[in-house]
Amino acid sequence: MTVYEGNFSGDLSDFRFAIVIGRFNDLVTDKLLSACQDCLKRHGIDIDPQSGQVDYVWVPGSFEVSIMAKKVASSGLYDAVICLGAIIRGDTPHFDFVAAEAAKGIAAVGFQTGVPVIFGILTTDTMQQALERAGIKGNLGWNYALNALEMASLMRQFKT
Ligand code: INI
Repeated sequence: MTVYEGNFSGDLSDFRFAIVIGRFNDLVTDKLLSACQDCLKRHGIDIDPQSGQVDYVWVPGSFEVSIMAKKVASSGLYDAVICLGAIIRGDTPHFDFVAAEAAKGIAAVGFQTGVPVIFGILTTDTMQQALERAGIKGNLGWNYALNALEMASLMRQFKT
């Protein structure tokens, strides 16, 4: 029997990533993106948008993340797509609709394209909770980048 696992080292120079980021609540999503970039960089990935291994796509909000994730994943150019967003509960049911569609849409992109799509959409009750997860008490952007590296590496092991 064989055990397959992604890893975070070795030659990652031909790996390509796309990061799709919701601009809504960019106080939070900017911080998620910074940690994501920091993690990729420390694993040897060139994060420069001009010359590097990472492309960045900004969309208005988390609701639009999945349609763009589908577009970039379908291009066949990327080993993984990282989706970043911050959905913060307000006084109306709007939160539930945006959160549900973002989660469903992003999951569907992975299934439909076979490209790992990382669900980096924070869903919190308050801005404080979101900021705690995007810098104040650690930053989940770092974890999302690690998840992308692991899945990208794992998927390569199944390519013939
Ligand atoms: N988009 C978010 O990313 N986070 C939110 O908290 C949010 N709220 O609460 O409204 C939000 N709404 C915008 C939505 O993603 C779309 O951009 C908009 O509805 C246009 O389609």
